[in-house]
Amino acid sequence: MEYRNYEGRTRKEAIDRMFAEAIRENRLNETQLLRVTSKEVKRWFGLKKDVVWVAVASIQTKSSRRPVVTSRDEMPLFSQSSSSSPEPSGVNISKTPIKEQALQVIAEKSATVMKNIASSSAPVDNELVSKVSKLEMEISSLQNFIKQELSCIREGLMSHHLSEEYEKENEIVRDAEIAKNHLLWMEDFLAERDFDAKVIEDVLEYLKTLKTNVLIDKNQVLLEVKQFFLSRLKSQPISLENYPYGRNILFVGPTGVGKTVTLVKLAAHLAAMRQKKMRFISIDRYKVGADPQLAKYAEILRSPFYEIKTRDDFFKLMKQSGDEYFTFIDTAGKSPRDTIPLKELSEWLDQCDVPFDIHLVVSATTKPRDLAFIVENYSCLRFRHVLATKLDETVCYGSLLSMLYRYQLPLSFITNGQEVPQDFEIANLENLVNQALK
Ligand SMILES: Nc1nc2c(ncn2[C@@H]2O[C@H](COP(=O)(O)OP(=O)(O)OP(=O)(O)O)[C@@H](O)[C@H]2O)c(=O)[nH]1
Ligand SMILES: [Mg+2]
Repeated sequence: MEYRNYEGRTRKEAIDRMFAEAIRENRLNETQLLRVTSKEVKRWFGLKKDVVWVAVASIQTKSSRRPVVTSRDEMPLFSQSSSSSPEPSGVNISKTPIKEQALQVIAEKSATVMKNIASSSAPVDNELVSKVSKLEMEISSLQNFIKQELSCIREGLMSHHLSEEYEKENEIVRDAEIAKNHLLWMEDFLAERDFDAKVIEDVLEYLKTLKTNVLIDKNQVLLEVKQFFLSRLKSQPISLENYPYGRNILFVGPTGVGKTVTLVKLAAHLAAMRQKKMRFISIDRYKVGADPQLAKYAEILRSPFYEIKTRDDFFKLMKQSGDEYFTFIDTAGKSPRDTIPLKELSEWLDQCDVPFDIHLVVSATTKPRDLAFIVENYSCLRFRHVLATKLDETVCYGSLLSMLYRYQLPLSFITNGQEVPQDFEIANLENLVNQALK
């Protein structure tokens, strides 16, 4: 007995291959389908999983056929198949070749008898000869009948696979294919919206844990991704009426992202809500002369403005901070590569005996890798929140969301225009995720 495996992308394909080979090698009767199973095969470095169907067939080789029974009495016409030969579930076709063999043996025997009679010198018994001839004809027609039955059973087996159960399995394969395409679609969708590669990987891993009936629905996939972010992004409560993070608000971040303008926007909103006194401090040790922008805004808001160049001046000013003031501290934008000034500022803040509410200000137009670089470089300042500016200048918020997700940082405020103080809002993660996945 020989066993062969036939692989296919579907169950049908595997079985078809088995039959095709059996027909080609003219051994349909000797071939018997034992089972069809599926297995998962990983492709694309383990990113994608494919289903492969394997049909296992036994092939009765000539040498392995049952020993031919020599005595007519010992040869039952419809013998039971041996228990050692495995059978496919459902249709039992393993007995038929035995019947055929039995008939073959009888036919051979009767031919020998006829030959013996012919060669014998004994007087010919005509009655016996006609009986044997009749028997031969019956055997021959029985052989034909069995052959036809056998082929009917084979066809039945084929159509059985092609129908119901087989159709159901095809449906499963089809759904798996649709689900796989939706995963690929989502991968492209997120990449087009500037999501970080690592974050896309996490989203796909999550989607792969979902059931196929969810993944075959594109809208459902989108909802799942929204839910993925909403449940994993760090949120924090912020209210302008009762700002809970202290009165010494300090903005840090790369140059030109909108720190000064946004600080004034926040000051104006908090002042309107709380009716508290305000003062502005600009720490800029590198530019000659104070930031004229901030000085001008301080004047408009009728609040004191201080330009700080030395650590001692800063400490002295901060000692005067009382409950009656909101102190808004602006810092000079520095390239995130200038780590020494950042370290120096961090030492100033550590040595000062007052708590600071630090916002890292970033532009939503920044690429994912650059945002990661900024977060890592400014981490020495131990900022509490991220503030995102210039949302009006991009339609792809994937970069910003990826940063918030990867570093588990809460978003405090967003700005979406140059108008002071209008283009300023408390961050709303749900809106942001919806916009990002539009
Ligand atoms: N379109 C748009 N422009 C903005 C936004 N916020 C700030 N800006 C503009 O960005 C430019 C830089 O703003 P600044 O506040 O000077 O930026 P900065 O971070 O203080 O810059 P440095 O002090 O040089 O580090 C200005 O022209 C702002 O009007 C915004 O939300 N949308
Ligand atoms: Mg500035």
